[in-house]
Amino acid sequence: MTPAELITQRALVVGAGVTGVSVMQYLARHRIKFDVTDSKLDATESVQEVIGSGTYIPGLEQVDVSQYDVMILSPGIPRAHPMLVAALKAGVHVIGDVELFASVVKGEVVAITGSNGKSTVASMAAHVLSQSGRSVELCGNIGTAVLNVLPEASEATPGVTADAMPPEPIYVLELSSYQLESTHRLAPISATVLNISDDHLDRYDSIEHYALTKRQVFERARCCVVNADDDRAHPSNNNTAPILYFSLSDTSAKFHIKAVGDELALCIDDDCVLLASELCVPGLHNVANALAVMALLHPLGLTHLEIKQGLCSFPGLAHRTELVATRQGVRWYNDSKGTNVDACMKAVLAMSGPVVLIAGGQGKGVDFSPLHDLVVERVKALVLIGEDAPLIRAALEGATELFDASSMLSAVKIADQVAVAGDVVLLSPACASFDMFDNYMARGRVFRESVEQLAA
Ligand code: UMA
Repeated sequence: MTPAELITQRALVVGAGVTGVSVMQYLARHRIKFDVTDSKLDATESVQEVIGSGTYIPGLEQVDVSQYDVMILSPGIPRAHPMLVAALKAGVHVIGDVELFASVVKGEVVAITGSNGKSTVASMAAHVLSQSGRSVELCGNIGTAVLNVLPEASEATPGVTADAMPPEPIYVLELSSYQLESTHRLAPISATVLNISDDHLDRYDSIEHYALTKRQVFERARCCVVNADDDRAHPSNNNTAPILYFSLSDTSAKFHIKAVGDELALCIDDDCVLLASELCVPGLHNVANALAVMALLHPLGLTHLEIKQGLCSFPGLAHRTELVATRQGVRWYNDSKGTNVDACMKAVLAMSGPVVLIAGGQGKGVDFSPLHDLVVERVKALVLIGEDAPLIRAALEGATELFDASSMLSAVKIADQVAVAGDVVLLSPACASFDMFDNYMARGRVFRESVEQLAA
């Protein structure tokens, strides 16, 4: 919906977090009147600043749905909420911030979703583009709301023709399944579902429902970047956009790996563009991430040299298999962003040396037993934290030595006692953080600070 379409609508902003505030600012910029609701009882300062003549409705259940034509929904609020069920039944148009963005954006968009690796791939892609001299905006689920990066020119200034506007950057969007539920108009130059594994099963009734939501990213994509190694990450059969395959196992994929002497090379067709050992980020999963980036940027016409230089200089992300300390021969890694079982397994596999794993938090309804065999093989001790520690214990009893910790500091102290030189201590929780922390970043920070507090 464009601002011109919205101006005649009675609009409600649902949620007043990062997304909601960006939506309110966007509507205010276009002089579109709106109300706001949030389950927090008090309007935040930021709401008061932008709400103008609109009303703040404390509590979603207080909303009279008959008063609205359109609701702009924050991703963390499920459509299954009774107020939204009633609104949808009454024919209210429920959209998200990415849908608003899609209706006005003029620059090219690269769209990335998947259960794991999406922040890394989005950041890698943005890094390669900016290193090659292109103007780029990285936004979406990664933390910056999409509407906050739109230049004003994009927002259809009356009387200004498209030719008179400065060129827009390339937008690299990390998208969650939550955001994709309310997005239909986005037409990226390239899009991918990196992989699908169990996650968010507290919001979706099955993994298939979750995968289907993720695959909506392909709906209007002009090129689908497909992980040939994951059947659930493919577009539907009636999607006619060209496909670029990437694979760790199939050398007939356009973007693939092959052995060159003792090394592994990342190749585009017959051209080996770089060696895996030239990447700064560890593990085979990061090789797959780099192949995905190569494929996603292909339609934008970067040279192989630009791709190589960008990928080789990407330093990695905080909270993603991030080396935070080496103490008495023990390496300490922060993988707080490892919020599901698959991410945790990939982090363990990326480590060299026996692993003391710190895991636990909110499990989001998933099954932890897929960790069992890897824990037997690679994890010498497992320190459990958080609300779903008993579920992990039940799934992994007997697989390794198990410890319980009541705080991050006590988990770190236990890990310190168990680890010896040559071992790795890895925080990769396989769970969300919200039972103990504001978010995964806060959890990672507390882990790092706890390691720093250990006696030298
Ligand atoms: N709220 C309600 N009722 C509810 C739930 C929430 O009123 O039932 C209100 C809260 O009181 C709060 C607001 O909604 O005021 C929060 O909205 P939100 O949960 O949608 O969060 P935002 O602050 O808008 O941040 C969102 C994304 N959060 C979620 O999807 C949960 C951020 O992703 C994203 O960075 C941001 O938009 C900008 O695009 C975070 C995330 O955890 C990192 N994502 C999940 C993930 O990666 O697994 C999907």
